[in-house]
Amino acid sequence: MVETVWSVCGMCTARCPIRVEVEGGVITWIEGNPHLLGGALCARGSAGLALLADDERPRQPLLRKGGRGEGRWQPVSWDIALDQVAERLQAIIAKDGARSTIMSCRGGPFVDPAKAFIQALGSPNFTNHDSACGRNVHHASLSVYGVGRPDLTYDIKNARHLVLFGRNLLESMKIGEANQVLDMLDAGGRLTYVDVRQTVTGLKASRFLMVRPGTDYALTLGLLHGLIKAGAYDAEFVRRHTVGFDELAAFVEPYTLDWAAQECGVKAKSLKELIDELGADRPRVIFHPGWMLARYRDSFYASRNLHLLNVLMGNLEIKGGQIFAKGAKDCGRKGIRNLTDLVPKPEERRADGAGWKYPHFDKGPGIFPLFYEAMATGEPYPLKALFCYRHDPLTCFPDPGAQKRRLDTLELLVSIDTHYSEFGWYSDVILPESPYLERDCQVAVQKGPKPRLIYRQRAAEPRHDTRPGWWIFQQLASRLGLGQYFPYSTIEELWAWQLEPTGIKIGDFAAQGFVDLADKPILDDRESMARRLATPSGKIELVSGKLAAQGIESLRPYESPPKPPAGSFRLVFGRSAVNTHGHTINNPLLHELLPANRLWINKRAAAGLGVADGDWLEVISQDGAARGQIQAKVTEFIHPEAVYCLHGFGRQVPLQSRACNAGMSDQKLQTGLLLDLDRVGGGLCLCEGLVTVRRSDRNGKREVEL
Ligand SMILES: Nc1nc2c(c(=O)[nH]1)N[C@H]1C(S)=C(S)[C@@H](COP(=O)(O)OP(=O)(O)OC[C@H]3O[C@@H](n4cnc5c(=O)[nH]c(N)nc54)[C@H](O)[C@@H]3O)O[C@H]1N2
Ligand SMILES: Nc1nc2c(c(=O)[nH]1)N[C@H]1C(S)=C(S)[C@@H](COP(=O)(O)OP(=O)(O)OC[C@H]3O[C@@H](n4cnc5c(=O)[nH]c(N)nc54)[C@H](O)[C@@H]3O)O[C@H]1N2
Ligand code: SF4
Ligand SMILES: [Mo]
Repeated sequence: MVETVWSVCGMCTARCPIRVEVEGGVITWIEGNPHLLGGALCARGSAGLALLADDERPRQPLLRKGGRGEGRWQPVSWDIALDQVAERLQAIIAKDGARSTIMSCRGGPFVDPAKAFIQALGSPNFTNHDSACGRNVHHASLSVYGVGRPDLTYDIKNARHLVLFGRNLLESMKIGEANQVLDMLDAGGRLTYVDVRQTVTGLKASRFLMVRPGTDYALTLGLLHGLIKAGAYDAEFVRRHTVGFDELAAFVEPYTLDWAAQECGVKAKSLKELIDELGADRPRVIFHPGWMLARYRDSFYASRNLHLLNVLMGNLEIKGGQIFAKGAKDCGRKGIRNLTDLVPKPEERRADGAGWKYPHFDKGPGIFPLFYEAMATGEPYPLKALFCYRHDPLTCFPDPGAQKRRLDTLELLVSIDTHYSEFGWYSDVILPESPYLERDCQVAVQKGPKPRLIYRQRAAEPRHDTRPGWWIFQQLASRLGLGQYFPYSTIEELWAWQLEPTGIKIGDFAAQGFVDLADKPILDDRESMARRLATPSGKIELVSGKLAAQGIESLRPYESPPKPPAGSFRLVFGRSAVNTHGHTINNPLLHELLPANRLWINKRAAAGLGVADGDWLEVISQDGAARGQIQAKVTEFIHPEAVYCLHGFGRQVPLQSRACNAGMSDQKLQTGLLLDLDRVGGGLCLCEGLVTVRRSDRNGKREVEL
């Protein structure tokens, strides 16, 4: 008999809802939840089965035997591994206090047990990957609306015009969002796509602008100028709901469309046409403020301007515009219980300075790289232990060598991962979590215009001696005398405890795999929308009061990025539709689809270096300290100042036979960038590094035509 198991895909952080078919205890089929995604799933989602079958992952707890990174492991039972971690933690806490421990966790709806665990220890140092991802966008959103990135959603399907600045939505995707773009295009909507190279999203666009790398901020300044000069904005919305318009208008005065066109290397005529279209299409125009914008020194300001462009369109809380995410309260219902609510909030100051040294940073997850700063200096206090749960800092942050030097100052590194991460390989203990198809997860809220509760049900029994996260943290907490903060011993007990205030039962998820908290999307009217703005002025702040109080400008004068010297290029990166960062590179099916990355290089630039398509290249970091080997993809569809590769390749875990040394790692070439952090936006400046490129000795001799 075929059984349906409802779950949530775990192959990336988009967390698409899925329906899994199981026959006789064996998974036979995975598809997108038909009630929400019409069955659609991406290649990675389908490759979940290959993840289960793959034995090149940690199959039981492992304790390090040799030196860090040597790869000598002792397999042990869960009891031994958990006892060891608890004992070592106890000793560290006795000597240096709970504040010397850090928990980094990838974030998302299922973080509750990990966060509750570190808080229960008494440490304020909960963190995540986001300074290498969306921190700039999050802080930009906070500075304009007083609410962060997850609190705004985009009704793309009903938009008339979507403008994307390097948001490669059809490859770096969420299924639901990608489908919305296709629906919008089918309905005659326009898509403007801005990138330093052509992409699948760009191919679908009605306008593609190839810009000089690092000039997005200039383009947004020009567009603000153009819209204001043409009067092509919603003056009434701006008057009623914003502060700072006059200052904005005066600031953008010198940044004309012609200037922006020249700075970015695009045609002024295209920009003028764009302004006309925006004027005609508003308010149903969406400027996506970016997702991964840890790129350039001014990415925070570029994202902030994208928010301001939305405001000029008057697109808030309307069909085809930006819609505030709603939660249980907006539906007149009680929310679920979270473990974190049981635990007293640690009063200690964070070691990364978020919330005190940097009052403008959201102290929720703080800024991971600033812990590296603290490790190097011992200030504000010593750090001793790092847990990474669903996070691989050595793949996520620049310059793994520099990171390892700092990690060596710590006494305990614990990796809780489904795979051998690069960090796990360097750590002291690996606690293998069961892959998402082999584990249940607690109930979580998915906020949105129509909020819902989701959960993950296990579709198969674990093939190996692995365990789910909610169990691992509960077990560790019990060993440390903190069991009262984890009031369950089975997932059924945890579900029941979480759901109790809501009146919803776990059985209510059986029909569709989720429970809607509202019958239809909730749209506030314009006046009550203003309640949601959590800025000091209670209005949308074109010029931010909170930043001003810190002496930080909201509108920064533009600085043109220097042109790389001859033979040098800006190293930019991105994702492919068939991989998630570094952790799917060794997946047997996905490896077959994409065994290695290549370096995109502009045709003219390649000719100048004597490089032909497919040639092996040597890529050298800006300080000469790191080198990589990769094959060339010669194309005219990339700006001549940049070279581009997919992120995640060049892994170095020997037990991952397919991924080990396949392709080139971008983060290893990002030397000197680990603390190159925007202290206003909190994002790393990952694309501020240059590399030199030359033909590698690995190429055979070319025949010379006489
Ligand atoms: N140079 C460069 N750096 C980048 C990027 C880039 O493009 N280039 N991208 C940036 C971006 S946008 C991001 S979001 C970050 C991502 O950086 P990370 O958050 O570190 O990346 P992920 O690959 O999503 O996952 C991290 C770890 O989680 C593990 N994992 C996956 N599923 C599970 C699970 O179910 N349970 C457990 N316990 N572990 C699991 C994986 O095996 C992996 O080791 O990297 C950033 N850093
Ligand atoms: N398939 C797949 N989907 C994913 C992920 C994944 O790993 N795989 N990861 C998810 C995560 S965590 C994130 S954060 C998102 C990221 O989603 P995106 O931010 O859309 O992703 P990227 O592919 O990193 O970058 C998009 C583009 O930025 C371009 N770019 C570089 N420099 C510039 C510049 O100066 N200006 C402009 N305009 N463009 C520039 C690059 O060429 C690249 O094509 O994707 C999510 N979806
Ligand atoms: S986008 Fe693909 S990999 Fe990511 S959650 Fe959705 S189906 Fe899974
Ligand atoms: Mo990300």
